[in-house]
This record gives sequence, structure tokens and C-alpha cells, in this order.
Amino acid sequence: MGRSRLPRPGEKVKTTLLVPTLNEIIGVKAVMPQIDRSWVDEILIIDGNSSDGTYDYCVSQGYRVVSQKEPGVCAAWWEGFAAATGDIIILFSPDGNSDPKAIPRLVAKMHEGNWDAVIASRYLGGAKSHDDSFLTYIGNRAFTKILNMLFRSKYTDALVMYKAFKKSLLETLSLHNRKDSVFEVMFCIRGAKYNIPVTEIPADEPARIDASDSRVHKGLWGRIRGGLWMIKTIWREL
Ligand SMILES: Nc1nc2c(ncn2[C@@H]2O[C@H](COP(=O)(O)OP(=O)(O)O)[C@@H](O)[C@H]2O)c(=O)[nH]1
Ligand SMILES: [Mg+2]
Repeated sequence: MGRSRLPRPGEKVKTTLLVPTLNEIIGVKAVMPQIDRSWVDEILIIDGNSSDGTYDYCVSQGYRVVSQKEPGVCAAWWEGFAAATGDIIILFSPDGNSDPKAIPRLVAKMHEGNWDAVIASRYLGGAKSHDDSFLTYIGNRAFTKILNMLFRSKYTDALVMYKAFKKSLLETLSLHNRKDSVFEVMFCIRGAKYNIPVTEIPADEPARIDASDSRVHKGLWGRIRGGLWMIKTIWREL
């Protein structure tokens, strides 16, 4: 990825809302119309070659849509970073889990304190996740606490996708496309190591809209594998 140029003094800082989709037509139709297009400078959909009409729907609504080449969410992020024209990136899930109303709050907070990153925390202040089961709640909280202990950070939510950050951070934090690590976790660990100015805002996580079995239940093996990826990511960073 090329060096992301910093805007010159007086030049507008642009924001890209980066939206990954894979057969997410139900969520996309319900969530995307709630986004006021004036909130950001660019809405970029990275589609993982959906077969349910997500791609055509997004194109018909006038969004910029890129079909990803390599499979997987991590590849989607990196192909999205390469295509995004914004200086600030917001990672946004159109499945219902990211509350669109938090977009203007994230943008405002980024500008207000000249933060390098702002995380939409599900566990800060009165915020609540409507998607958590007892197990995922305990898992998310414990994982964040362990990460804080190991890397002397103060996150309340190190696993949430929903966040805004300066694109130049990808280079500052030496983040690279690694298929074997969880981008969100790498991002938080490197942010702590490099001691970047990062803050959080409270943001509820609404429930997934398409909550059909195959979408929600990743199965025991799926959860174990997810946990192992995270542990592996931490281990390597130690
Ligand atoms: N482009 C792309 N999007 C994906 C892929 N896998 C999942 N997504 C999308 O990423 C978003 C979050 O996925 P989800 O399965 O809900 O992840 P979770 O909320 O972290 O459990 C949804 O909008 C999915 O459609 C993929 O391989 N490529
Ligand atoms: Mg989700």
C-alpha cells in the first residue's frame, strides 16, 4: 500500500465509511438507508462476491462497490484500505451491529481532539450490546482485560469492529495484511505499543438483523477457532 498523504493545511480531511458485505442483503437494505450520505465523504462497499443480490442493490443505490479478490474479512479490509480515498477510515458493519447514529459522533470526536483513533465501545458508560450472549459478553470483557494487562492499555472494548482511525496509522503502526491475525486485535495492540492518542465513545451494539441460524451460530468449533486466532495474535505480539 502506498504512503497515505497527509492533507495540507486548510485542505479538507476526507472520511471513508468502509462497509464489508457478504450475502448481507437483508441487513444492507435495512441499515444503509439510515445513513445520511452527508455524514462522510465516501461510502465504500467491499463485497465478498455475494450471491444474494447485495452487490447489485448497492450499485443501484449509487454506492461505490468493489468486489474483493482474495477471500476473507481480513482481505476485505486491506483491499478496502487500498481503494479508500479518505484520510479517516470508519469500519462499519451493515448487518445491524453498527448503529448508524454513531457515525457523526465518531467523526466529530476524531476532529474534536485530533485523535488518531476513536473506538465505538459497547462497554463504556451506559452502552450495551444487544448481540451478546452471556458467553460472548464474558469472553469480550475478559479478552480486553488481558490485552490491557499485557500491553498496558485502557480499552473497554478491544474486539469491536466499529471504529474510526487515520489511514496513515496503517503505516505508523506497521500494520500489514496478515491472514493469520485478527485485524481489530492487531490494531489495538499496536496502538498501545506505539502509544497513539486513542479514545472511545459509548455506542450500543444493536442485534444482528439477519439472525438466521447459519449467520449467527458459528458453532463451538467456530468460536474456539476465533479465540485461538486472537490468542495467536497476542502471542506473536508479545
Ligand atoms: N467483504 C466481505 N465481507 C464479509 C466477509 N465475511 C463477513 N463479511 C461481512 O462483514 C460484516 C460482519 O460480519 P459478521 O459475520 O456479522 O461478523 P461479526 O459481527 O464480527 O460476528 C457483515 O456485514 C458481513 O456480511 C468476507 O469474507 N468478505
Ligand atoms: Mg456482525
